Amino acid sequence: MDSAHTISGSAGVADGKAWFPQDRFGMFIHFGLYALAARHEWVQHREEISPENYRKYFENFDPDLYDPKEWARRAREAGMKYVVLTAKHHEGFCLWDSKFTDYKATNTPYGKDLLTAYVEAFRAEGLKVGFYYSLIDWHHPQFPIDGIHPLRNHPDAIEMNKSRDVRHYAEYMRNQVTELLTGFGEISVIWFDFSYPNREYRGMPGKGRNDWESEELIGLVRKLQPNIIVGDRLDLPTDGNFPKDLATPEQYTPRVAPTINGQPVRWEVCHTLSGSWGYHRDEGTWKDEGQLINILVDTVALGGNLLMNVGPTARGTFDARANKALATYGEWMDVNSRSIYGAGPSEFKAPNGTKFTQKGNRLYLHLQNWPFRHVHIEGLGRKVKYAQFLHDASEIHWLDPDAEVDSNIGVAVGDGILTLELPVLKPDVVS
Ligand code: FHN
Repeated sequence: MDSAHTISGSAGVADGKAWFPQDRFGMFIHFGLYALAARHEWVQHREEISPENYRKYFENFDPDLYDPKEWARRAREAGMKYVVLTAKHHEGFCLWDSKFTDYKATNTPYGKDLLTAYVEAFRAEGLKVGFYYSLIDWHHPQFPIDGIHPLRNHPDAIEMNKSRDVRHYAEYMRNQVTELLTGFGEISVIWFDFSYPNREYRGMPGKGRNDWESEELIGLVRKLQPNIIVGDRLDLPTDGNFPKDLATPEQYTPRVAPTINGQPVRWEVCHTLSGSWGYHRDEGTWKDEGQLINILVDTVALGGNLLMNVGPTARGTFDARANKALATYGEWMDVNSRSIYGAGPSEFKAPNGTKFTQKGNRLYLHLQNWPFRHVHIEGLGRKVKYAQFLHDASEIHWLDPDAEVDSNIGVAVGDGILTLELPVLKPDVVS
């Protein structure tokens, strides 16, 4: 049972978000002009690139190899069940033919909308579709310059802000969110990113609910797509009138399940394959096979979802490193997905070096230090006391004659993990 199920929507009433704990595993995709720079999606900020100089990426945006069917196939084969694509990231560039800006893919050499083909391709592969929409916009002329803006150190930044009115930008956001939530069918997730009300810099304030006009924006979202899951980074009043759908820790796996106002909440951790959200040609921190699988297992064992990010190249492709990582997920999920989909925390305590995920009376023991010599299992309401795993799971010697394993449903992946499925007998059954 998704304990956070009742967080948004009336308690106990299916609110159309029940798919979330069933799916458990999604793909994040960061794609925009920054892919041409190939060195991080914040490159415009980090290098304080002027609008004039950043325009060269706009004038050369032409992902000629963009094939969302190929993206969708690789996501499905990796075992991913939903997808969230950056319709607009902080740079302000829009992947669809928005009526409210000229800063969009249809005005580049590529000349086409990317989102229609994206939603069609991923739906055809059976995935639910979401959009990431940046609250931050470094291109919009009414977005006040602040401490994270590429012009933050411009000598005239304060003067330039005098002609900027964030109310016009808040209206622009409502107009664009309306386009996204009415022009592409049912959208399962909208991932607003991010609010920073307490980050003042050189007398320029950060931005939060008042700048976004958040209450109006969230009301619009709820009206247009009643079943949509909204990320928690849109700053909203905490008076209880605006329940959060989703907590979104990122780039670390929480030690305990996140809560909001002390209440359990649906949550999803997002990670990168490489350390960078946007395509980074030279980024050297690609996760190995064991890390990839363990992040997924650790997250589900704690009751969360994993949104794993891919940053496509400027030509619109997943590069070989990304495809290798996705294939690692696919190989493991082909035999272990039933320990992930619809599974969650176990009622039992996992031995050191292992994690439990549980679904009904099926317990999944994930041995995270494979090859694992032995593990002591107790308190499962069953007779298993001690088990010795030899070179591979076909040689399990349960030192308790009554013990049994239903199946060795997984294979160790690289230095990853082995997963076993145990039937869980209720304690009162075991003498
Ligand atoms: O600034 C963004 C970043 O570029 C990326 O989109 C991540 C994804 O969670 N969110 C913000 C940083 O937290």
